[in-house]
This record gives sequence, C-alpha cells and structure tokens, in this order.
Amino acid sequence: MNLTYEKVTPNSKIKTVYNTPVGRDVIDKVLMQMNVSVKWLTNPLIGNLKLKHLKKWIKDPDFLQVFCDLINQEKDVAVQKGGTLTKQWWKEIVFYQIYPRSFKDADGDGLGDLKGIIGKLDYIAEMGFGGIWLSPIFKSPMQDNGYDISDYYQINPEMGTMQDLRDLISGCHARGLKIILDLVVNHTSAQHPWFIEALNNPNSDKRDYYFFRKPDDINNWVSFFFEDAWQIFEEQDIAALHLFASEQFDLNWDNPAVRAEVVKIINFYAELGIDGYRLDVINYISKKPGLPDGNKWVGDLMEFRGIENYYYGENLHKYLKEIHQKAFKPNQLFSIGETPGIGIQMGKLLSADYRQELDLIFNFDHLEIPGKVRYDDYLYDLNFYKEYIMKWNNALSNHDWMSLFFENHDNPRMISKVNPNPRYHQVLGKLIAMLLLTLKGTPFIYQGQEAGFINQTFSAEELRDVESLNKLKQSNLATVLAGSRDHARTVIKWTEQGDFSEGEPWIKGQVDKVSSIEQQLTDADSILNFYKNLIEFRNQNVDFVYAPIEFIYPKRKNFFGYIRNNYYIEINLSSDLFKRPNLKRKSKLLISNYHAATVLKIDPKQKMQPYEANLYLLN
Ligand code: TEU
Repeated sequence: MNLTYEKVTPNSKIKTVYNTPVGRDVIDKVLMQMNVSVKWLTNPLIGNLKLKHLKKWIKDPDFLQVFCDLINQEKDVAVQKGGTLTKQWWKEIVFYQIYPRSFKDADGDGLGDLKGIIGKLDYIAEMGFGGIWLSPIFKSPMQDNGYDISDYYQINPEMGTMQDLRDLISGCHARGLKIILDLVVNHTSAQHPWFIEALNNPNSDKRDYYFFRKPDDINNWVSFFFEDAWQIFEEQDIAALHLFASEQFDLNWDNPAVRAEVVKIINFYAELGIDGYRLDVINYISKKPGLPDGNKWVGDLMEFRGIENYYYGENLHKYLKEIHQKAFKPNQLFSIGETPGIGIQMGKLLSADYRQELDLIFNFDHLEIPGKVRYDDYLYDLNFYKEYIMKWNNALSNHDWMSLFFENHDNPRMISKVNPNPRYHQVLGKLIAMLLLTLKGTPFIYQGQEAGFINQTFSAEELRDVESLNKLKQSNLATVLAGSRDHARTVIKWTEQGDFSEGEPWIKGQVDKVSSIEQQLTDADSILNFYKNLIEFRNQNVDFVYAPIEFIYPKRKNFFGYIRNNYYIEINLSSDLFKRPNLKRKSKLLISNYHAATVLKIDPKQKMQPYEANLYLLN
C-alpha cells in the first residue's frame, strides 16, 4: 500500500522535498514557526530552487545534511485518498480526561484519588461521555505529578490501591464507560529500582536500560523543562539522559529487554480489564544511535536543542509495530499516542489503520498560532484553528482518523487563550464545545472544560508544576503565567464551596466567578448543559460521527461553516458582528449558544453575534 520515493539530497528541488512525508511536515512546521505562509512554496521560483540554495538564508553548515537524513530515513508514503472507513468504538465516543490529583479527593488529604473518581462516575456517565482517560496513577515521587513512575505495578498510595483500580474499572464498565490509562514508558523516575541499580552497579544488566555517558562525553541536548538534558552523578562519575525533569530518565528502547518490560506492563493492565492506553511522548522512544549533538539552527528555531535526533527516530515504526503485535492487538486495546512535533504526514504513518502502529495521535500544531509558543502572552485567533481543521480534513483518507481537543493537563484553558473578557465567557465556552463535538474526529474533553473553567492567577509560591518552577528561574512570573500547566491543574469546583476535598487542596481551585459543576447542572443555559446536549446529540447520531465534512465559504475570515450529512454548523469566530452567509436552504435550529432552540429559525439577514455558534437540521 505504501509508495516509496527517491532519496533527497542537497541537489533536490524544494518542491520534490515537499512531496516527501517528513519533508512536507518539517517545512510546514518551520514555516509556521517563522510565521511564513506555505503559499510561498507554491511560487514556482521557490519550488524549483534546490535545497542547497537555502544556504543563503540558513547559515548553518550542517542543517541540510541533518534535514536530508531525517527525510530519507522514512521509506514509506501514507495513502492520501480513498480507502474504506471502518467503524470503531473509539471513533464514536466522547472521551473525558481526568487528572486524578485534581479531580476529587475522597480521603481528605487534599490530593485527588481513585475513590474520588469512583464517586463521580455517575456524573461522567450522565454527561454522556463514553470513556475516561486517566493521567498516571502509579507509584511515583511526583516530581512531575506521576509522569515519573517508580513502580509500574503499584498504585500511588496517595491515589489508592490496586483494588480501587479494579473497582474503578468495573464501575466504568457497569456504566458503559471505557477506561484508558496513561502509559509513560519513554522514561521512568530516578527512584525506579531499574534506575537505582543501573546507576550504582555498572555491571548490572539494568545499565543498558538507560542512556549513560561519561560526564565529559555528553551531547548538547536540552530538556523540555528548560534544563540541560544530562544529569551528572558525581559520586558515580556518570551522566544520565533526561528529556524531561531532572529525575525522569529516558529508557533505552534499543534494548530488547526494555521493550519486553513495556509489553509486560501493557499486558498486566489489559488483564485487569482496561480498554486502552494514551502513550506519553511515544514518538521520542527511538533516539539516534550515538546520540549526536543537536543542530543549533533547529534548536534555536524549535526552542529545544537535540529534537531532530529523537522525535521521529529511525526505529520508531518498528518499536510501535512490535508493541502493537505483542500487546495491543492480542488484547484488542485502543491506543492514542501523544506525539509532540509530529505533523500530518508523519501522523498518518503512525496511525493509519493498515499500518498497525497506533490508532490515533494527539497532534499539537493547533494549540498555538504561527510564530507563538505556549509561554507567549497573546490572544489565540480561532481562524487558525479553522485553517488547521481544513488542512487535516483535506489530507486524511478513510484509513485515518483524528483526535479533537483544545485542553489537557499541559495547557492553559482555551477560553482564556481566545478571549479572557468575561463578557464572552458563556458564548465562547459553548463555541468551543460546538467545534469539538461537531467536527470530524474523536473529541477529548479535559476535566473542568465542560464547565467553562478558565485560567487562575498564581503567585510564585502558589505554583506547583516542575516545568513552571524551572521556567520561573529564567523568566518573570507574567511569562510563566501565560503558559503555566498549573492553569489546567486547579482542583475541580464541584459545589459553590469547592468540595474537592475536606482537607487543604494541594493546589488552588477554580476562580470564584466561574460557577461550580453542581450549580451549572441546575442551570439549563449553562456551558455544562450545552456540552451535555451536544454530547447527547452526537451519541444519538452515529452516522453524524462518520459523515463527511463539507466546508462552506472556506475563505471567509471569521466564519466557519460546515455541513455534515443533513446538519449545518455556522460559527462566528470573532468578537465582531458578522454578516451571516445565507445558505439558502430550509433549516431548523437545533442547538445554539445565543438562541433558545424554540426560536427554530434565524432571520438570515440578522447579523451573527460575537462568537455565535449554531447547529441546524437541514431539510
Ligand atoms: O508531555 C510532553 C510534552 O512534550 C508537553 O506536553 C510538554 O509539557 C510541553 O508541551 C513541552 O513543550 C507529556 C505529559 O503530558 C506531561 O505532563 C509530562 O510532564 C511529560 O510528557 C513528561 O512525561
């Protein structure tokens, strides 16, 4: 099914390079980061230039070779069009992401736990969600809140016990909910017995589970948490690689014993009855042999030096296929990979159904507008999301499927990113729901998003996240607050009194002015009930889920319109009034963030209100 193409060299034309999967994704990414339009490439003058001519602009002598090597390493091309669409449960449901530490505390220690989640399963099921994804719940020193695991086979005592997990799984299944866990196997905690043994015993077989180097032989990579990627252990006279926190060491997947351990973990929880996994930074598992220095130009542009050596490594497909064959497939588990930096074409090669690697990926290209990074303080333009969605839908075949999300535990709240003006809080919260629940793909709603939660303000002392605290060492509080992951980690406001815990919560809660979940449940007009209605609509129209998407007036700025089967969605993406495009078809209003559904018909001459979003039935 896969075509192959010729090797690229510095003599290849730019348009040839753009037709390779990795070339296309990298060029798109670089142009986006530089805030240059892709249209630039369709200019024949540019397209016919040879790669080597770029030397005039990119003054890094090694860049071209690094780029060609990365492209040539991928031998396959994904199917671009057609194919047969297969139905899958994970395409039909709406997922709800739970960050356990902040969700609900049942034992009064101020830290969320599994019993807390069990107590809220009725709420989750009544909202119409079809499955939950739990951020990590395993034993961990919590330097990175559980993404630093020290024992894969034990539940973190602050979260509960293995019996609690069994109860949670059966509680989910009794309500028809699927449950997926977080598989964090790019790295372990420094406190994992494997690492302790590896560090202290050079002759141990665990030594080859990680990446160790002599302190004077380390490379120039930096970690995602704004530190050097190597931790030096003076006593042992050795350095170990960590792409994330200083106590999260990267596992060496080139060692078959490590891959066997991963298969064992996957199987263990499969036997307990879970339905799948979200795989943490799974595209980072295959590092370039020899761990060469990162290219400086790429490092400066992407902010993280070294990334081209591991974000799409040469054995990535091989390792994913291996765990698919040995664990995911036999247990019929669903898999969604978290894949930072991966673009459309690479994403298709990782998740198309005939590839037998992953089922879905989380792509992040839509979370910041061109030229911006998470810690920049700016307003997100929803027109960019529209472009992103159109581009993806054009590129996907029936073998591909996409995830839809704006929020997770690593990102600020979307309402605050788009427009923090409280005037628009309600309509914007609902507009976001309209997008995620009516576009083509599987929606992932992050806890609190269904109630329109927004960013909090934190003093330096109130911040908890290791990434934010590291960032604070090199920049000011305002910068940290623009992108802090703690915004998403505030504890859930269940009632007007909070009611997250009987003890002192480990982190701040939601801002006062956003009403609680309990309050919103009783208010027919709340953001929460808007989510509930839309989820119900989606759950009752499975053919809507699979329907093709046709974009209406795609070039009209500030307007997003699309038809799916006999439904029409129209959205004003801005806070300005907008002249409503007349569809000239009879329609009945079903769900709107401005009008009661009893209005049934909107005067086509009436202007669209700020962030107005409507769903109609066409007849
Ligand atoms: O995140 C990986 C990741 O790359 C980002 O989400 C990261 O926080 C940032 O965007 C880098 O620019 C995953 C988890 O979701 C995150 O919570 C963990 O801290 C991280 O991996 C390490 O396990």
